[in-house]
Amino acid sequence: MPALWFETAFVDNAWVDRVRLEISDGLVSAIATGVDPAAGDERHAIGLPGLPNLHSHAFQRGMAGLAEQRGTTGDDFWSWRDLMYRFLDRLGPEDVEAIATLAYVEMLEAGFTRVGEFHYLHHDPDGRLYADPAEMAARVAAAAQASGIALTLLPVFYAHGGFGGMAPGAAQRRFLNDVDGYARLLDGSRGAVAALPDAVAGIAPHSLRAATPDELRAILSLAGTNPIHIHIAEQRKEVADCLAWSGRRPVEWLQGEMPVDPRWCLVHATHVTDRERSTLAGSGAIAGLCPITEANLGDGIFPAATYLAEGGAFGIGSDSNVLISATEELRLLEYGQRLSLHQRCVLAGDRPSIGATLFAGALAGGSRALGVEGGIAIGRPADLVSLDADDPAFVARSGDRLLDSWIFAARTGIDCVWRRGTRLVEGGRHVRGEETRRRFSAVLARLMDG
Ligand code: NGQ
Ligand code: ZN
Repeated sequence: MPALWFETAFVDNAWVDRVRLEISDGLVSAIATGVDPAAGDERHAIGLPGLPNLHSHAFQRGMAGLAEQRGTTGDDFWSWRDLMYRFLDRLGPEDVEAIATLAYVEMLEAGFTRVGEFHYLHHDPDGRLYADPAEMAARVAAAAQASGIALTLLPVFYAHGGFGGMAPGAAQRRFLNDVDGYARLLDGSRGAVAALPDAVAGIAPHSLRAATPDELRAILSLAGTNPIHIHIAEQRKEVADCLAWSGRRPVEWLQGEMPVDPRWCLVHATHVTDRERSTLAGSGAIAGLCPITEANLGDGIFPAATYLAEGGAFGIGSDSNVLISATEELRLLEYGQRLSLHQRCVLAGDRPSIGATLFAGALAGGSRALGVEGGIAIGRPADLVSLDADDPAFVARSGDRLLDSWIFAARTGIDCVWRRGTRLVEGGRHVRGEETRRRFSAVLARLMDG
């Protein structure tokens, strides 16, 4: 594998110039700075580590843009969910694989090199187990393999339709398992990702709506040291229902009843009190923020400014995949704060650069949430991004201003993306993008026809 040489690169959260990375077996094996390229080195201008995408429902990419027409009774998160349930009703294993492959190809083109797939579409359209209970998990793994993205698979436990063990609705039949069934699914899922290089399998109770306290405790015992993800406080109705059930808010309940520690990722901790927010920041758990989806679904705005000031860890996720863009997730995270606080340049930490603060934060928090160490370092996978130095957004920029300009001012800005040292994206396009798009189009044409 040829060594990669960058005029400048973001290594260990700092910019270093004239950097040469040697790669062997997919891992960075040597880093030299302030050196000339050797003959045969591949030369690039601006290097970054790939970003983790900590929360995806890949199949939802297939309905992107189809839920943007107002219904007769008004529209909200719950009516969107009904539409989404109707969309997934028709999906078979082949469909899920084709849609997920497209989503993962687009993630790589956006600079994401690992995805956390919060995977809950387990059963056949009648709600029965497939011959292999982990059939759908295997399709997700196949999509990761075909695209080349690193996978943290989060098989979802889903048993109920509301707080306190309410019966699930018919539309949820494809998601359901009891604790024993989930243990088998988890085994099968671990098997499904075993052949993928550097894959991780965590666990994911869907939400406090879908799992009772006893079930939560039972499946937590299966986690070991692996990541634990849960949807927590996305909608105000969810908070109200949780209060009615338990007298406590969702984040408050979780913090009181479960060992919330750095293994945990609280996805959409949108609606939190000051106390819940500070306790979360101190716990080492990661706030899983999905700004594009949270805007699209009308969820609300997470108090990121105070949370970051308290040292809280966060990462970003593309969730519904209505649009897949790492820069737009980070930009919208900052813009939500500007719009609600009537200020500029809000999410700065030790360094004044918003771009560098957001990038470094999402890299560290997202990596931990997905059970890996991120960033360019010896012994870690060579998961890398190069920016397109010809993009006017980068003209006469250096250091942290490159990240500010990428996130706030570039249209896409990406040239190449590597996974384990293999170049998967060139000139902004995935090397297998064309065939992936063709297959996706055929699946969508059939689904929309039926
Ligand atoms: C999901 N998505 O599981 O796909 C959820 C909607 C729910 C988001 N929360 C369903 N964005 O939460 O019940
Ligand atoms: Zn979600």
